[in-house]
Amino acid sequence: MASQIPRGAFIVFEGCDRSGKTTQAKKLVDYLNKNNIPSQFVNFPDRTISTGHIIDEYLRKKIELPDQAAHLLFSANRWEREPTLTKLIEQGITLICDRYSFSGVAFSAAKEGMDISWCFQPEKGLPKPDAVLLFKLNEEALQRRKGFGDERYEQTDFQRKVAENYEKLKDNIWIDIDADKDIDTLGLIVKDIVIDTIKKSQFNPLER
Ligand code: T5A
Ligand code: NA
Repeated sequence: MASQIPRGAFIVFEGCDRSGKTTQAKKLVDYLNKNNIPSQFVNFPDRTISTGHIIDEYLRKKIELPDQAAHLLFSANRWEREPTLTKLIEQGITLICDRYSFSGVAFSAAKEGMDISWCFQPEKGLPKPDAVLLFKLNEEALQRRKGFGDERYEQTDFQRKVAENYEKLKDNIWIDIDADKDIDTLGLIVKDIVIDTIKKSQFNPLER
């Protein structure tokens, strides 16, 4: 049998705004690389690529778009990066991905008249993560974090609907994370889950 090169794991962090995903994702990538586990931080929306420029204007409320058009742009943003992501995973690099398709669905479907199964259609065929870590923060703990900025979606009522939608998307690869902990304590919990996922997924084919 031909020897197999272990692939990288594809691990997604999801959760409501301000739950601490970016802080943990970046910290973890540093830790992994220092411990000779090649890894890279990726995030969606990626505001630096073509589709991301329009998304950035939309999030900063510089432009308005029909909800469907906005939704498809967020999805297109993932498809624009997909070839690079797949290549990195195949080369053995673990990706720690700050938001993914589930943000796309949970946020869009929180809007009036947006059907959750319609929202999921353009995500079909994208690489499936090996694990989704859902950062959960109750509203009281959320209030203690720094205030929301001026971007679209940064309101408590809307975030509550997003949290409800996440619950509908869960399957057996989702892991709840109680995010109401200090940065270092949370880091230890996240690190154990991620190392475990990397070991388990390295010889499994990447699913779509
Ligand atoms: N969106 C996204 C869609 O509608 N569709 C899509 O398809 C996608 C991909 C932009 C928006 O776009 C939406 C979702 C978003 O509304 P973004 O650019 O990723 O998404 O911005 P956000 O994810 O909103 O960034 P957040 O504000 O949510 O922050 P994080 O990453 O959850 O939290 P983080 O780490 O930046 O920390 C927030 C604050 O808390 C502190 C930090 O220092 C920071 O001040 N903090 C902690 N404080 C106490 N204890 C801890 N453990 C802490 N960890 C961090
Ligand atoms: Na973030």
